[in-house]
Amino acid sequence: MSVPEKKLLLAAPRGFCAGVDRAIQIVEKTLEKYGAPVYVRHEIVHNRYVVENLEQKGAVFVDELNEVPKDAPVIFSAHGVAKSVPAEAESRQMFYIDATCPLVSKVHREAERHDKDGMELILIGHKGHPEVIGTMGQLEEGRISLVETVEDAASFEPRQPGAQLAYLTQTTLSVDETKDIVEKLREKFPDIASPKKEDICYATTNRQAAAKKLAEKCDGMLVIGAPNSSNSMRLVEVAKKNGCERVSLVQRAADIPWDLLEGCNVIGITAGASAPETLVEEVIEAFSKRFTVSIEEVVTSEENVTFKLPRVLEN
Ligand code: 2E4
Ligand code: SF4
Repeated sequence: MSVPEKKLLLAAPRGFCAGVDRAIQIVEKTLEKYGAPVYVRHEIVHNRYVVENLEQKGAVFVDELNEVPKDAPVIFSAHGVAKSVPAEAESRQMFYIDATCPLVSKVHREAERHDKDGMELILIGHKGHPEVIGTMGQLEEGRISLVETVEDAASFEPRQPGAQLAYLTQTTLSVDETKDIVEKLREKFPDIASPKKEDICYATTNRQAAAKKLAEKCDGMLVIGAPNSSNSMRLVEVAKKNGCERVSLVQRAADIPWDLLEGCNVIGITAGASAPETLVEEVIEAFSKRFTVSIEEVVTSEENVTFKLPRVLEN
């Protein structure tokens, strides 16, 4: 019997962004320089495979600083932290290294600048996400209002009527949905100040554009990523909204929903910014075991962004 054929289309860019690459390197280099154990507050990036790999090398993941012994180094995750976190580390005389993505830190500084200028701030983002907690926590409680939806934008009222408003966003939002929210805010508050350069980062924007293109060409799509990964979840939504009905988030090959993909001949594969290429390879391998596969890459943009490591880890 002949083996059925499947065409796999791989999105490019996909997977690791510069901020994730840097954050993982920070943990690895800290382990090399200071020895295990090295503590990490929160998953360094939202991916079990990455976390477990670092655990094997001696990283210990914790939720809060009080779980860290006083003399061990502690790393803050790529998503950023509220000001209270480094403040607590300092007051306890802990040695910490901040792996916050520089593009998240940029949003933190924007928040501070607007606040100093006396503006009232709106953050567009998802409640409870660590990046949102970190960005809101750059200022005193209550200084930043969270807007999650177009409806929230429509009903938003400034704390001080007539205040000069500015908005910021989480870095991993849906480009299209955020546009709608911003439009609603502008309709209500024509003078609202926007970020000088978009807060939704280059990696989020490029991965969504690639997923859109892929969705037009595929009858099924897999997004490799974790359910708590905001940018990965947005890729699933983008694919569904742009013409691909059968889309699934998979953490790794074992999760591939073969039933859902039954009858699909062209299958798109992409990966969130926190998903390593090994997992893409693992998924391709699983297809190769069942089908005769042909693989094609659909390139929508090239990336060449890199970020420097913190000075303490530079060679
Ligand atoms: C920091 C900022 O934010 P998200 O849930 O998408 O995080 P994840 O760890 O999946 O991706 C890396 C990252 C980290 C993205 N933006
Ligand atoms: Fe930084 Fe963007 Fe990557 Fe988040 S997705 S870590 S903001 S480069």
